[in-house]
Amino acid sequence: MPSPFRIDRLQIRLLRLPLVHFFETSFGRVHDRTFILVSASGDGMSGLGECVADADPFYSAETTVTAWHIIKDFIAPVVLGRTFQDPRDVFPALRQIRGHNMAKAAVEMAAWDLAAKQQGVPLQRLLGGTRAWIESGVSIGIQDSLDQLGDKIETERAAGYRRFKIKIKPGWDLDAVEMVRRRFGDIPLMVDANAAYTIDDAAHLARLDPFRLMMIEQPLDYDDIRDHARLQAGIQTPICLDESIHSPHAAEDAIAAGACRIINIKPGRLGGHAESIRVHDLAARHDVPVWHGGMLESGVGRAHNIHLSTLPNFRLPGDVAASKRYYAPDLIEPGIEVRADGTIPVPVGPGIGVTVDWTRVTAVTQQSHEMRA
Ligand code: OSB
Ligand code: MG
Repeated sequence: MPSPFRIDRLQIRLLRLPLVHFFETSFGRVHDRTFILVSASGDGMSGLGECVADADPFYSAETTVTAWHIIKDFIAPVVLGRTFQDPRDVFPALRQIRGHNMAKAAVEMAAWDLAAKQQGVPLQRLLGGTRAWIESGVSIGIQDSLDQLGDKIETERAAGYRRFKIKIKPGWDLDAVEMVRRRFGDIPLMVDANAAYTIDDAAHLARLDPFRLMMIEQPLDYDDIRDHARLQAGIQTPICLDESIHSPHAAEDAIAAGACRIINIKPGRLGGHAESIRVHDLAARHDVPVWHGGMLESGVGRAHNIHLSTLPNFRLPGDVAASKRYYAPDLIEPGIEVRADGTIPVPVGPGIGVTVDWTRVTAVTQQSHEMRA
C-alpha cells in the first residue's frame, strides 16, 4: 500500500552520451543522445527519472531545452515541499501545465522510484506488475545498405531477441521487408514508419500485407487518428500507434475509431507511469494488446521501462533491450543484459533496482541545476 512521501529537492542534469551505433528513423539519423536526468529527493533518499525528449523536436514537439524550462520554472514549484499520498497523485497535480508530457514524466517517474525506495520495494510492486522477467525485442534503424540491415538482424537473432522491428520510410520499405523474409523466413517481424506516409500511400502500404508482419507502427501523421482508421480498414497488417497515443483519451478515441489494433506504451510520451497504467488498463478492457516502446534510454529509463513492462497486458515483446546495444559504458553498472532466451530479468532491489555509476554521470554532465523546497 502506498505511503506518503515528500519531495524536498530536485536536481536536473543535462547529459550527452555517444551511441554505440548510429540510429536512423524516417525523421533522421542520430549518433548520440542528449537528455535530462532528474533526481527527486525526500527524507534522505533519492529517486531517478530520465526525460526522453531529444535535442530536436522531430519525434515529438518537446526538446531538452523545453523540458529543462518546464521542469525548472513550472513543475518544480508545484512538487517541491509537497507531500504526496501516492505517486499516482503527481501527474494530476501538474494538470495546470498543458502538454509537456516528457518533462512531467521525468519528474513523475523519479517520484515513483523515490516512493518505492522509501518503502523498500521493487518499483514493479507499486506499479502492479507481477512477472519476474520481460520479453525483449529490438528496434533496428535504417541502414546504409540492405546487406548491413541483414547482418544486424543476424547479430540480434544470435543474441536471442524475440521480435525484430525495422524502421521504414518511402524508398526503404518493401525491399527491406522482402530481404528480411527471404533471408530469415518467418521470424517475428514488424515495421515502424514514424509517421513517414500519408493516406495517399494506402495502396502502397497494402503491398506489405503478403509479408505477414506482426504490425505496422505509426504509418501516418503523429497526431492523426482518422486517417489511420481509414488505412486500417483497407489493409490486413494490424496498425500499432505510437506517436498518436499521447493520453488515455487519445487511446480511447483510437480504439473506438478502429485506428489501431495494438498500442505502443512509452511513459515519456504519456506523462509517466500512472498515465501509462491507465492506457494499459483501457487497452486490456478492449482486448487490445500493448507492448513497451523505447526512446534509446540510458540504463535509468530502461530500468523504469522494465518494471512497467511486467503488467499483464504487455503481451508482446517490447523495444526494451540490452544496454550494450546503445551505450558502452551505460550510466548503470552492471548494464541491463538480455538472456540467451530473449528475456530480461526484473531488477530486484528497491525502486528501479539498478546501481548508477555517478562518476560516469558526472563525466557526461553538461549542465546541472538544483532546486530546494
Ligand atoms: O518510434 O519507437 C520509436 C527511438 C527513438 C524515437 C522513437 C522510436 C525509437 C525506437 C527505438 O524505435 C527504440 C529503442 O530501441 O529504444
Ligand atoms: Mg515508434
